[in-house]
Amino acid sequence: MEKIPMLVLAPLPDFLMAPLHAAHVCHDYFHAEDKNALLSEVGTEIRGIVMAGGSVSPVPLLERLPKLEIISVFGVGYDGVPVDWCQGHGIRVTNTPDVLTEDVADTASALVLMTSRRLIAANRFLHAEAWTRGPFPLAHALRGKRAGIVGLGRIGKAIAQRLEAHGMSVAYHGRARQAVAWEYFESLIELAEMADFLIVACPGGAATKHLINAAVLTALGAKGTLINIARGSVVDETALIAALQSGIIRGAGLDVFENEPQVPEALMQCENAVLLPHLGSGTHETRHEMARLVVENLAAHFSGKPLLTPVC
Ligand code: 8YV
Repeated sequence: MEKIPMLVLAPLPDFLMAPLHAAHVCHDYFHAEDKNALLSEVGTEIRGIVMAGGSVSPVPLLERLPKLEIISVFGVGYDGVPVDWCQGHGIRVTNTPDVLTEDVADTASALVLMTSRRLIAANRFLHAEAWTRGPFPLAHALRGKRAGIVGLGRIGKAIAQRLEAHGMSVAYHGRARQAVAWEYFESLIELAEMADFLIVACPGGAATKHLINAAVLTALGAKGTLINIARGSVVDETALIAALQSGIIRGAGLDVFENEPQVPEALMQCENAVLLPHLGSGTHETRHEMARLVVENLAAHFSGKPLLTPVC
């Protein structure tokens, strides 16, 4: 069978690239030194794109791929894909939902624990041999605390269940009230005023850009910690840095940033922030399942079968 020309827009793991190379001719756009030359050479032949959750496939790039049929995202978030444009041009989009829900929720839960119990600082304290001079300062308990979840999708719900197991109460904000027992806040500001932990779990993209702004952080206040496992774009990072520096909020636990993999120096200097390198879904088990979905969606498409996980 003739191999299908594909464009790869992100650095992807070997266990995904191996089956992709077996079935397709993969052109590495991400590492190409002269991206324009690569597009001039192979653009008119490309029939599929593979990209990651945090990467982008802008319209000017897609316009140079007249035979493009499918974009397969190695991730649940497809905010980097112009989905309306794709729909209008008959291009299918797929992602990898469900298989990463538990790991991302575990990461959010870990960030809540790390920030409340100051576990990273405690680890540094021990390594600095400070324990011999006295005990580590007391931290804050989770039981009885209130979590406000922004975006109660699959991941938001899995986070809620974990935090309830820690004895916390849960409320949420989103586009609409859902048929769940957790309290709904139509106002994000009111949710932030109530919350000890404001947890961002909504999709990225234009609709949620800088949803967490200076006003929301002020409402969260000195009792509050911001957790973000969604997309860096949802939080106004400049406002967040100011809020962390001046004690407007107590702390932050972040797995995602506005301009990954760049993290502002000022944010790295914040002692009250726990920062992770976008590893929410980063386990062997989950990333292999995500890779399987990418490969199976492409195979389904190119053999005329329905997609396993269609976005459109
Ligand atoms: C991955 C993600 O980090 O699922 C998403 O939307 O951002 C992550 O799971 C990413 O897609 C893998 O590179």
